[in-house]
Amino acid sequence: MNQAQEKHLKDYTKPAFTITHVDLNVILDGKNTKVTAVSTVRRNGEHQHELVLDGEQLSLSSVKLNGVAANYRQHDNQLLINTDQNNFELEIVTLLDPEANSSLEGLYMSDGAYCTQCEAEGFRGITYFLDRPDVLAVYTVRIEAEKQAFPFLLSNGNLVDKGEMPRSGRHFVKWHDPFPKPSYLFALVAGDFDLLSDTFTTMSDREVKLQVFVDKGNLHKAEHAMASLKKAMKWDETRFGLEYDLDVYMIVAVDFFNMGAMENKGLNVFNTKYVLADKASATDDDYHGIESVVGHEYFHNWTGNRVTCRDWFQLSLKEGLTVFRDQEFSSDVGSRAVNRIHAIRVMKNQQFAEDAGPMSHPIRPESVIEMNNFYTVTVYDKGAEVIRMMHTILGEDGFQAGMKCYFERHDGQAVTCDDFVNAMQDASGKDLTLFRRWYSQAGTPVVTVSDRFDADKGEYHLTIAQQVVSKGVKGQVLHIPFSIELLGITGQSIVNKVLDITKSIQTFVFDGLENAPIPSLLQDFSAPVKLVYDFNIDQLVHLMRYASSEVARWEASVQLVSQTIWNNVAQLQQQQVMVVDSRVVEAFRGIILDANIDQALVAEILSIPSASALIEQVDKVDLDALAKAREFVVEELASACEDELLARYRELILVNNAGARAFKNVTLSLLCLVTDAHESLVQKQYYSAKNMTDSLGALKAAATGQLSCLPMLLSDFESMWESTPLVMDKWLTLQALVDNDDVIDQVKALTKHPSFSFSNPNRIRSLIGAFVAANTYQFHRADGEGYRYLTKILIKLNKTNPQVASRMITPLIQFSKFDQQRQQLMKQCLVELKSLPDLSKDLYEKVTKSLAE
Ligand code: B3K
Ligand code: ZN
Repeated sequence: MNQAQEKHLKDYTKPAFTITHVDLNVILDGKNTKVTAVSTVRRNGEHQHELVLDGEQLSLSSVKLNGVAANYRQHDNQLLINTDQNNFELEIVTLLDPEANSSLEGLYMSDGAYCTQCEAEGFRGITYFLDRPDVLAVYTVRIEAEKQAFPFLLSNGNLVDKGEMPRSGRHFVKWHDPFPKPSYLFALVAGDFDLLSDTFTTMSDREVKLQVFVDKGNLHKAEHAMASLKKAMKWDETRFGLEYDLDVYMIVAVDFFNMGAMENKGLNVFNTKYVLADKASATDDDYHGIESVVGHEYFHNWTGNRVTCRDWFQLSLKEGLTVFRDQEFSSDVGSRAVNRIHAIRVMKNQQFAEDAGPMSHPIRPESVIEMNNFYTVTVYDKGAEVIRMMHTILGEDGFQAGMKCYFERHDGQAVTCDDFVNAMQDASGKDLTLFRRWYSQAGTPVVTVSDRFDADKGEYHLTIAQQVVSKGVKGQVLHIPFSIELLGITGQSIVNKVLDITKSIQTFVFDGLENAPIPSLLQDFSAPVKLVYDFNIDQLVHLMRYASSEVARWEASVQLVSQTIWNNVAQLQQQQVMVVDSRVVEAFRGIILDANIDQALVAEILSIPSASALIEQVDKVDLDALAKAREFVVEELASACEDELLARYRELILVNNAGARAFKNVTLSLLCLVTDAHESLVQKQYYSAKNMTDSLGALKAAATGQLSCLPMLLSDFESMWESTPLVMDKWLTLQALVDNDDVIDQVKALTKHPSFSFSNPNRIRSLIGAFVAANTYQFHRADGEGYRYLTKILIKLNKTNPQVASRMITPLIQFSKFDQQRQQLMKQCLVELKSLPDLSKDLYEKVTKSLAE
């Protein structure tokens, strides 16, 4: 069966043929869209193999080799051509129907515009091709379409020709991209847009035209994306010495898109969510997200496009590196600590969960059934952590020398993760032999730390042991950069350094000490590992107050509140009363009152770990006890600090910046958990809000406290924003996250709301995606209703959009931490999915891997 075809990294072979040039002629004509691809093909080496091209969902019209009908056959989504020519021209004509393409991969329609998505293997939905990243060709693309409906016809590279066809009301353009590229970077867009134009002068004084295309009427919402693009271009020149290479850089925002954005050469296609913003409709987080995604796609121009991947197993070569670069960009232009905290949260809450579940894989996977399933937090975010560790080990100068060497060696090539590490090693002279294992080893390493203080000698002994077990198999020793700070009893910093851990167990001795120091361990999450160390309350309170690193102070607060919650889970299980230690309360009070801490950081500290974050800290969870204990601890902290919170809230409403807004809004939510006496503050904030962050902050507080004003505010919000889909997405999410027993019925009802649509991924993710991934208690209801609802939705999406379905299944396959009854219910749903006659490769891979656990 087609579904079960698993590909292995170890089976990689060079392509038997290559394509050096492609001339595409795309006649856009609804259901009768016609693509003519003329490729210059060359045999690689001496062999008699057939030329094998990939193609999916295509209707083949003709195949000519050097102008003569070719000798070909078709088999299993492949076109096989038999020839003894070594160099030839191949002309293939295919017919397609973009309107019928609901998978949003290949060529499809987004709200009246034609657009493409080719990564990973979408180009084969446009024409038969060597659709693999190590075949690099120069593209010339002619696009023809009706002029009135599609005034803009865009593709990669530079515009070289255009013309009118007045009698038919059609027109055409021709684009040429001088940079050889793999098919996954091809793009085409045709539609009617508003256009924001600007220019950027590069470091070598070349003027580049910048264009952002948005839906009609949204021009004013494109400015932040444009400003972000210019910032990113400048930053890449300053920090990495990398300059843009074409005459034009285009961004097109489309409504129907499976993910955030796509880095096609010179023509990025973006989800509107990561382009459109104005103060009234977008939150501070949205602004930040746009800056980061615009940066990410721009940075791919060098890390991904100029140097690309040899095969899809190497995806982290471009994604891990580009995430690292976008994280550094956000940190250099914004708050380094807050950006780091967000990245750590993704790792601990999502990546650790992936690594503990059935889809666990190394950052360079070894086998894949459906490539789209491997655009994961492991490949992206753990991949970025691996790059960050190299940066820590080599230092900025060593790392930049490595980058320079990488580009000198590989510009214009399709290469491997090993090539990247070789460049880093050769340029810096650091031995990365042991370090490379991070690429091939799955699972989260556990680093266990124990310490002792020898008062007579004034010596502090720190013993660090590492172990990684993945799917029952013990892994190899890794090179772990382990950052520590030792604090004195009055808070002074005694030692602050990175230890190189290269053995399974190592002891470090620090001398000349009068007292036992308080250790800050794995500072700033210097490696993607789980830390085990038995911190006591006093140590954590000390770290919260004195650690030099702001991230370490936040980490200590997370640890402190998490320990408090788990202690209460244990109390409940032993039928004891729940308690919160007064030192914990005082530590939080101190943070609320401390005028010297960055307000955005206070907001992070006051954001108590979510249920899903807490679940990631343990091997097995008693969900019902966790729900009660978490609620108790949050309410205790909030009510003990009610006066201070209220006083800070009143100060913060007078301040107008993102950090203050974040602090203010988390404060309001905490106050609403204590008592609904603060309802008037919520209403006042909602009705006087001058930006979306504050409106949404008020709504969230009302939803968290389940205040009686919630329905009224929601309905006001709805009437205000009903014609702005991206804002209605926030409205859908808010309701999907209410922790109340009727929420599933509410979600079902909302799928009938005019703002919702099963064909648009943003709508699906905002309502159903948010419910399953973030309404932990209700999705995991003991009666299994949450699981059954998700299963019904997946059955529906399996047919229309398998990629979106496959992303949403995650909470259903990560069942190992739940009780037997819940596991049973989840597995029943997976069995039902497995029996579907037309199960997509995407879901098939995840369902079978889960049931094999
Ligand atoms: N490279 C794309 C992701 C493509 C996902 C294909 N299913 C966006 C990015 O990482 O920049
Ligand atoms: Zn990327």
